[in-house]
Amino acid sequence: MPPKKGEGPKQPPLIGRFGTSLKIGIVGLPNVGKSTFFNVLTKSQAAAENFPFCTIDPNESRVPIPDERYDYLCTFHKPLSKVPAFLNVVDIAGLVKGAHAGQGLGNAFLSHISACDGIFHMTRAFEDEDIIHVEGNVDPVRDIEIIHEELRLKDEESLGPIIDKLEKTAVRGGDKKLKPEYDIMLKVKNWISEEKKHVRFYNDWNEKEIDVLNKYLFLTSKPMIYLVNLSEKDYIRKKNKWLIKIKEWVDAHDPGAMVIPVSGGLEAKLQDMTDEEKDKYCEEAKTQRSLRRAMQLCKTQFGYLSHNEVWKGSKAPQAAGKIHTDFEKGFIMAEVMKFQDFKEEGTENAVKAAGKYRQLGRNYIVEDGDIIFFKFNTPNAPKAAKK
Ligand SMILES: Nc1nc2c(ncn2[C@@H]2O[C@H](COP(=O)(O)OP(=O)(O)OP(=O)(O)O)[C@@H](O)[C@H]2O)c(=O)[nH]1
Ligand SMILES: [Mg+2]
Repeated sequence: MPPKKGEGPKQPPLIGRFGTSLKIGIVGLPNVGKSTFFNVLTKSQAAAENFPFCTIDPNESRVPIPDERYDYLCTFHKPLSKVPAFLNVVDIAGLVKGAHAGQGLGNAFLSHISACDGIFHMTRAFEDEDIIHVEGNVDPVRDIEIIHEELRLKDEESLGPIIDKLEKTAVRGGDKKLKPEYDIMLKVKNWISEEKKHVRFYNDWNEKEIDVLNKYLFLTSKPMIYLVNLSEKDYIRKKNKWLIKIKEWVDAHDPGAMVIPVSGGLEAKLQDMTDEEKDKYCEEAKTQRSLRRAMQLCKTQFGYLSHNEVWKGSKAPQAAGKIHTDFEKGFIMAEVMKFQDFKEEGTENAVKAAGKYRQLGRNYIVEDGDIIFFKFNTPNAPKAAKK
């Protein structure tokens, strides 16, 4: 259920690292289907058994992100080397209430989530008396709140020493350069501890604040996609009593984040079939594989972070800087055409002739699907680079 274009609340700003490979952690209560999802997604064999804390050490695997636009451009340009976008998926141990204070498997989860750029938040909406639920009954909204609270409390805890250290240098030590950072951290503390919100839920971080937030990368600043694990039956009929409730909760608390129904049960069943058998099964059940759909949707939400061609939401010079710092330093302009226009017109010259090729300045904010020719000027460096 991605938000429709032009609708919904203002999206929070982007906070995070940028690169061509993105690390996404699967986070959730124990025994909700995280490893099952991980195994299907990455074609791995991690242990996925019916007992809480089956996963202790994180499992990690790399999966290419399917991208038709990228494939089209490779076919057209036939580049010597191809750098598709990858997702590094990490299957993380289950979190329970009190995890921030060492409950369950303790605090190791912190460094595992810290190392990720984004979070697949997996929640259980399937009923199955045989599968143990650590909270006793199925209630994914409650479970989402438990995980959110653990992440928030962990950030609150991390903030203490950060503020103490800054106070020592910036306030008592008189280091004027660090004073703005100290003030920003106080604002973050107020938001997390007083308002009891996640860093990412604040809509109005300015550029300076985002620079500082990017230095600390709090757990609650990481973008999240909500995966709702449904029974095969509910997944196929697209109905489950929790789906609307989860969507309403997410819209109210984490506006713009996606809620994606998946089915560990269905995927596990399909895993042992041949490709033809899988297609036949899905066709007969009138359904689409949940994972393929989850991957496609995740590209829209995390894609701006991961792809060489698309840095949706960054200003043009910063997007250029992701390719080479010289491109940012000596930025002159960005010549931009839309992927769709390129595909329709067939060549760059035809796009130009149709008046759909634009020259834009340093305040241009990169949009999804932009093909950009960065012009820059730096001594001892090539004159232009094409992306
Ligand atoms: N009925 C049903 N069972 C599922 C589904 N998805 C996963 N399971 C079962 O739930 C149990 C736990 O699955 P895992 O994938 O190990 O869960 P996990 O979230 O990784 O658990 P921890 O590693 O303990 O945190 C396994 O027995 C799975 O077969 C589902 O959609 N339906
Ligand atoms: Mg597991």
